[in-house]
Parts: sequence; C-alpha cells; structure tokens
Amino acid sequence: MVSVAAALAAGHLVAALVNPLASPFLAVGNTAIDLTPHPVKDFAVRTFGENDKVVLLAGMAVVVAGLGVVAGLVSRRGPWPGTLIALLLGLLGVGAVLARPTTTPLAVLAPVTSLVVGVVAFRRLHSRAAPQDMAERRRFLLSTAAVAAGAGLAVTAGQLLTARVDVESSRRGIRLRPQENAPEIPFGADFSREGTPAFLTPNQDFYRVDTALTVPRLRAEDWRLRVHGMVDNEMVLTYDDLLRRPLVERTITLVCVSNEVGGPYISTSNFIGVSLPDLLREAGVRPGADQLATRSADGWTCGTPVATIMAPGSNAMLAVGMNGEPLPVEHGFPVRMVVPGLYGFVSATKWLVDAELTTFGAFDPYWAQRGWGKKAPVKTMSRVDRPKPFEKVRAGRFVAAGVAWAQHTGIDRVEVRVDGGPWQQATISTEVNVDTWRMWRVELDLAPGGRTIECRATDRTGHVQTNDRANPIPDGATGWHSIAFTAVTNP
Ligand SMILES: Nc1nc2c(c(=O)[nH]1)N[C@H]1C(S)=C(S)[C@@H](COP(=O)(O)O)O[C@H]1N2
Ligand SMILES: [Mo]
Repeated sequence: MVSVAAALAAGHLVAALVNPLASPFLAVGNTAIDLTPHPVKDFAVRTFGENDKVVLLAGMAVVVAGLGVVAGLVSRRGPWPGTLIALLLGLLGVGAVLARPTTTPLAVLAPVTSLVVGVVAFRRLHSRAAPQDMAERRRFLLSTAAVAAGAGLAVTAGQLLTARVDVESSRRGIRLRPQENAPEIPFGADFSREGTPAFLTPNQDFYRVDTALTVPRLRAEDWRLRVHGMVDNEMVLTYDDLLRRPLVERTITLVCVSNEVGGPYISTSNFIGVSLPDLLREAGVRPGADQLATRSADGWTCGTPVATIMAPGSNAMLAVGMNGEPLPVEHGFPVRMVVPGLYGFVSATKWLVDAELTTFGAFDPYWAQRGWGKKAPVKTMSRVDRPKPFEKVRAGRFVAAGVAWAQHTGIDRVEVRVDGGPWQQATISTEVNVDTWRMWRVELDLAPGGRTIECRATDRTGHVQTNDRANPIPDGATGWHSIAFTAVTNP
C-alpha cells in the first residue's frame, strides 16, 4: 500500500510541474468518467449529486489500496507477483494519461515516474520485509514510514505547485463594466415567497454539471481563444482583446438536458459577455459551415448549430461574468459560451479555448460520441415546486407554485390540474425576457385526502407541453411533472 501511495504521489508531483491533468490518479479518474456507461453516470449523479466526483476519487483510493494489499499478500514468497502488479498499475497510469485529450508531450513523464517509483519502492521495501531480528524489523518499519512520509510530502508539494497558478488573484483583478446593463429584474418576476426559486440564482447556488474531475485553472492573462476552420480570417484572441469589445449584460436561463421531468438543473444569471455572432462575422464564416465545434481547456468538446448562433437576436455570447462578477472558476473562468434556447451540452462550453467552424458531418463532440443528440433545442417544460412530493398541506385554500421555461421562445401560459380534473389557468410572473424562466402560482381549494397535482406550459408558438414521456437521452425529457401529496385538516 505504501509503495502504491508513493508511486501516485510521485506522479502527482511531476504532473504539477509539467501538466496537472497528467497526474496518473486524476487521469485514471477522468478516463473512468469518460468510459462510464450512461446509466451508471446517471445513478452516480442522482445518488451523490455534486459530490459524485469526491465519491469517485474516494472509491478509486479504496480500490488502489486494496490492490496494494493484494500485491503484498501474494508476494510473501518472493517479490515478483507484487512487482508485476506494480508494473501493470503503472502501465494503466501511462495508458490513461496518453489517452487524455489534454496530453502534452511532457505529460507522460508523470505516469512514467509513478511506474518507476512504484516498482522500485516495492522492491526495496520487500527486500527488507522478512526481518530476522529486532534491528532489521526496526529498519523495515523506518523505511516504510520514510516512504510514506515522502509520499505525503510529494502530494502536498504537488498541490502547492498546482495552486501557484493563482486563478483567484487573476479573477479578483478583473473589473467588468458592461456598456449595456441588463434591465432591473421587475418586482413580481418570481414567486419565491410561495416556493419558486428566486429569479436570479446566486452564483454559489447556480447548478453545476461537467465532466471535469478537477476544475481547470486558467488565468485570464494566459487565456487565448483560437477561432479557425471554415473561416476567412483565422483569429487568436486574448482576454484583453475580448474586454475591448462591447460588453453587454443579459439575463439568461441555462438548463441541462440531463434533467428528468421536474429536475433541478436549471438556473438564471445576469451573464456579461461579448456578442458571439459579431465575432464570427468578423472571422467570416464560410458557406457550408453549419457547426461551431468548441473545446475546453480540459479537452471536453461541444457542437453548436451555427444557424442558432447567427440568427437575428440570438443573444449568443462569449460570457466573462455572472451577476456582476467575473465567472466563478467552476462555471468556466475565464470565458465560456452561452446560447439561449439550447441545452448546455450543445452550447455552454466552459473554460473555452478553441472554436472551429466545421460541419455536423465532419465532427462529433463529446456527448454525441456517447449517444446524445447533436442538435438539442430546449423543450417547453414546467415544474411544480410547491407542494413537495408527499408533503402534508392544509386542506382548503392552498397556493401551489412552480416554474416554466421555453428559452428563446417564451412562455405564454401555464395550466394546473388536481387529480386529473379540469385544467385551471395559473398566474404567471412578470416576463423578464424570452430567454428566461417564468414562475407560476395558482390558488387551489383542496378537499382532504391524497392528491396529485400536474402542470403544463404553453409557449409563444402556441405549442402545448406534451405529456408523451421521453427520457433525457438523447435530446431532453418530456412529460408533465406530477406531484403526489396529501391535504389534511390538521397538518
Ligand atoms: N468544459 C465543459 N463545459 C461544459 C460541460 C463540460 O462537461 N465541460 N458541460 C456542459 C453542460 S452538460 C451543461 S448543462 C453546462 C452547465 O453549466 P454550469 O455548470 O455553469 O451550470 O455546461 C456545459 N459546459
Ligand atoms: Mo448538461
């Protein structure tokens, strides 16, 4: 176990010097995320929520420690079985690092270091592991403790070295002054007192979905965006180049395709950024380029329909800020994409570093390679936020509330019914713009007993939210959200 720890720690330290994502432990974890079958990933997210990554790392630590124990137990007669296991684990690390999309030529030094340290540490400790007397026993325990301490030091040094990329001070140094501020959110834009979310989501509460085991750490000063492919003028932009362009602030609701009906992954922010269509016009999109393929610093890829971005009034942007601050690191600092009307997986690239004009035929992004759709406009949807499932509420007058969304189309109407009865029109909140969610509330008169409430939205095109059930995969769930609850006389 100590040898395995030493191997991983040494690799982690070398990775901190050459490329933090080349740490064998993290590379194996990231590869595991990419290879995990969709139902398992879904289960992990449902069960552990935003702690899923911590759980994965802890699980890996347990497995690796277990392998260390097995390697020790099968090596009681001689060092070869354990050496072989150390070698195989080392090769697994090398393979995982080489398979990462972010691998740089020097990156392979990290897992190779792990491999060598793992094998050497195991052989050295093993050669002292059959003590004949007290002195030898002490020497064995001391060298084991020394290797363990060295591993601890290496991990700490690695973490400190990674932290030298001072993202927080880069972030703190930035002042964003949009030329055009988003209009004030009107009073009555939410029904938060009646159980809906607040209209604007505080940054720390904004939902987070991504495949990054460790958040990419990019300083604004070092950031570059390359715009290339089917364009007339290839461009390389710095963060300052971006801030010299007109900065606008827009209120936009972002939603994840992975939501089951009634799911939680939706939030709204005042995004500050620059116009993406203007930028692409400057680059000169060639005829036939129908997909904008974007890539993040950690190698995740995304494909967005060029037509959606370039449509008049699309409000698509390269965002640098949320709610007046530079983007939080976990939401894509320094620069991310936002395209109202599309689910995040086909539009909202965080830690954006590369944009290539291409075609849908020529390139499949990360999720398309795993069976998800290539075009995924947001589906008209609504959700009940009050009552909560199985809540006991007072019979008689009761106010139910929730949210509805059809980004870039707008919500026209929300209806609610109880126990399959007649649809009742809900009051909807003051509209902020068509790119945001809209809250609803309705007064009900409830007879005591078990009840079921359902809601459905109608969007600006007159389309009524369908009750046909569809799974999130490939391009978004459909169906009416329904909540079972109980009305009681004495709650
Ligand atoms: N680099 C990167 N960007 C990404 C993703 C990712 O995995 N990696 N996930 C996307 C998905 S699926 C969604 S729903 C949104 C979520 O953005 P948020 O975490 O800021 O809410 O980011 C998108 N951008
Ligand atoms: Mo998503």
